Amino acid sequence: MNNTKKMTDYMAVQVLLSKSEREIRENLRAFVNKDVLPEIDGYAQREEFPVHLIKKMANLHCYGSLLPRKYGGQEWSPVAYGLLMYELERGDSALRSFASVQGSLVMYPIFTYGSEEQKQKWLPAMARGEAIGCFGLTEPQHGSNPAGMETRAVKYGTNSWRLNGTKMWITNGSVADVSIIWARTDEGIFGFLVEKETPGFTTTRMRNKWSLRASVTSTLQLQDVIVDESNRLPEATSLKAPLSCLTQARYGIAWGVLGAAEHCYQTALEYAKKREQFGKPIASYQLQQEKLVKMVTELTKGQLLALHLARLKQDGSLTPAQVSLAKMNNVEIALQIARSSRTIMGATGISGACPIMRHANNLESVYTYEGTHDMHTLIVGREITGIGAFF
Ligand code: TGC
Ligand code: FAD
Repeated sequence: MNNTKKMTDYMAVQVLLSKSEREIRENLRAFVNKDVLPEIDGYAQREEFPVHLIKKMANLHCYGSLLPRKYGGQEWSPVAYGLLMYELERGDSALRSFASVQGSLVMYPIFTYGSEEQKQKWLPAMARGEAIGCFGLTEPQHGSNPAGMETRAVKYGTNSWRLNGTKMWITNGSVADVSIIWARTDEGIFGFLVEKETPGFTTTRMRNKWSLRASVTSTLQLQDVIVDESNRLPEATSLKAPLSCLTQARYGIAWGVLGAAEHCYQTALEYAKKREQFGKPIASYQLQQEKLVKMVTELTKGQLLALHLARLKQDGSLTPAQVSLAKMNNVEIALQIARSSRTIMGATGISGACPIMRHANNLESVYTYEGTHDMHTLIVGREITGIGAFF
């Protein structure tokens, strides 16, 4: 039951895309149809990331495509990047997560806050999929409020730092060649590039998840880890640095979840037209049509919002609170579309042969990570009232 139809485009959003943006989307869609959809359920069931796709995704410019060419990027438009996220998440949120972390949460901070040496060392290799990164912000006791982080970095000798702490729920953690570790210092919150196999640094894969099963999620332990000053991001001096990375990743999520929603909607629509009960296709019943209409309406509104967000990003006026509103809205409607699609499919909707429960369960994580739905509500609330209601 792998739905491979054309993009659902009720309001002809695609006429607003450039030729190259359309080509990028079509190439990604063809890749997802051929290489992802036929096998992704098995990977999710086995809690395995499809490692063989890492290089193929690199060849399709899935990592850091917004960055300058001299660092391995493609200088893509924000629309093209959004379409990439859309098509990847139509396959599975695990693939979009992998690309989001690599591009927005690791390559972006190295590009924005790193030294020239760090950029040369990591960015081209990461763009080629030859080095993998992860982003360690969340801790066991500090999720929504990273300002409370307990991971500490203290000066060690003349030119090094000693790091201690624990990071939890880290995507790609145990497969990463480099982990960006955010830590409190006497001078503010700093970011450190901790390389795989640095003494005192250990990772443990978190198993037994009911969501994002095809994604690697890990705990990172730092016990007296010594990091050279040359591995500190020199331009990152406060919490604003990691929060700015989140804005990049949340932008991608606002697009990505629509791909998962579209896949659910198309699967349910096809099924409703074929499945007969009481002598007629279930699509002929008003109750089911209302569900399908609600889905395509919300999907279309989400696409228009994402496209407008991209235009704002392109002209440099996009604000973090606008990204919050879009992440909050589009994840919520994607989850509603997944749940509603599941009801149309009846019992078939719970089967692994049908992609809907996989998407719905993935979207439960997306609702929580990169700022929970509640946090984004509070961010938008603060923006419109001028009053922070976080505590
Ligand atoms: P606050 O006072 O609001 O801000 C401190 C400074 O940072 C600036 N800022 C931002 N800048 C860029 N982008 C953003 N999103 C920003 N948010 C804040 C802000 O302007 C300020 O700058 P300045 O110049 O005035 O100093 O800081 P706060 O501590 O009160 O933060 C509030 C809050 C709740 C909004 C923030 O802590 C938050 O966003 N919490 C949610 C945590 C979160 O989203 N964690 C995500 C971890 S990574 C992850 O989930 C990866 S999933 C990966 C995947 O698999 O796809
Ligand atoms: P909490 O912050 O404990 O929140 C619990 C509940 O309380 C939520 O409903 C929340 O909205 C609510 N709440 C909290 N504060 C308030 C308040 N002030 N007012 C009202 N309600 C409030 N993190 C990383 O750093 N890197 C990663 O790569 C990464 N990958 C992840 C992958 C997965 C699959 C998952 C599930 C998480 C990942 N995370 C990652 C962690 C993610 O960012 C956090 O889970 C998220 O920020 C929420 O933190 P928490 O789970 O500790 O929930």
